[in-house]
Amino acid sequence: MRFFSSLYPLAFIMVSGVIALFYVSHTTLTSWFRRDVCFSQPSITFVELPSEMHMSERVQYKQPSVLHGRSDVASVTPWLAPIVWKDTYDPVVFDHIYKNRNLTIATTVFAVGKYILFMHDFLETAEKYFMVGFNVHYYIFTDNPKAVPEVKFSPGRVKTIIEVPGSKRWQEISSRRMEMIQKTIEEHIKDEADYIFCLDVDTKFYDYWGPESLGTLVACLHPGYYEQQRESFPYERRSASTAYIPNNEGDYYYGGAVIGGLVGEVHKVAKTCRENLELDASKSIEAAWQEESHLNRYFLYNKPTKVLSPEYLWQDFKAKTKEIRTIRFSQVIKNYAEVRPNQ
Ligand code: UD2
Repeated sequence: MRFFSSLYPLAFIMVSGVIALFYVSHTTLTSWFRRDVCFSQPSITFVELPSEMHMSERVQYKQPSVLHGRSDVASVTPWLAPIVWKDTYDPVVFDHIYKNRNLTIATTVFAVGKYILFMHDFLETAEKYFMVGFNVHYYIFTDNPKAVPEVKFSPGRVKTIIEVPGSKRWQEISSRRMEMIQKTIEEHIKDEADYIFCLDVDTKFYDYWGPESLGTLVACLHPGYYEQQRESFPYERRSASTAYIPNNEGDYYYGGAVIGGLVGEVHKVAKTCRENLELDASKSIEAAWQEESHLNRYFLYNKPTKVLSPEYLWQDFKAKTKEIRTIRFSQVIKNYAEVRPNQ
């Protein structure tokens, strides 16, 4: 008995030693393991993009229907971009999504030579209907800055006049818009606006054109061709041109009078079309409808994320068709002998 009792302290020391050893090795291994986990775990960073469709406050509006909508027109493209027609969207929803963001919409418009005559009505009607309640920065390109009319602007709306050279050929003026839009985006607009629309000046606004038109890359259906087959679209058909589109290709025919989107996206459009116009010019090729042909080629391979219906680009001489529930923007009737005297 005495022999065994003399072994107690020894047993105690051995058991304590084993426990201490286990504890030390366990904590060391755990901390190594933890260190290892901390080291190898990838850090997750989310790119902060504001949700395009975020509503900043609660608001009452009509319940949307899943089963009923417009059935007389297509309101979505095969690549699932919306085609914007009246009664396919709720303006109350759009206003609440976009109004509190302090957005600036750059709006480029060219008035070279006699086209300065159209500037007054363009600006006056834009003030009444175009992006009402938003900051709008008009960039007016003209060879005659003194002739730009004084039109009273609402708060948050300003103009910058940019002097450009005149030209005898209207085709050249129309085409050179791409080059000047590219340059002005690089030098000014990229720091001064969020979205941009490039519009023709021989036009008037007749109804509201609001934030439902905003999107990453926005094209507009030409009013003359939206009911036609692709074979009869006036695309550039010569394969030597960089604007070439064969007969069995093409989605829609887009008008050159309305291009829009995020400033960076429209910069890509302008730069690509400018480069292709120059490449063609070096081979003495002028596409069928100048920059409009190049634009159509661009949009065939770089699909617009939003397509505006011909409500956003009508022609005054054209009778309203049944699917057009409103005309928002339209080309006025022009006296070609007066405005293009050298053609
Ligand atoms: C179509 C297009 C236009 C353009 C053109 C092809 C539509 C409704 N219109 O219209 O956007 O693609 O074909 O070149 O899609 N300009 C001047 N001074 C001139 C000539 C033109 O400032 O002497 C400017 C002006 O901003 C005008 C724009 O260029 O609005 C287009 O010229 P246009 O309206 O004469 O072209 P048009 O009617 O053939």
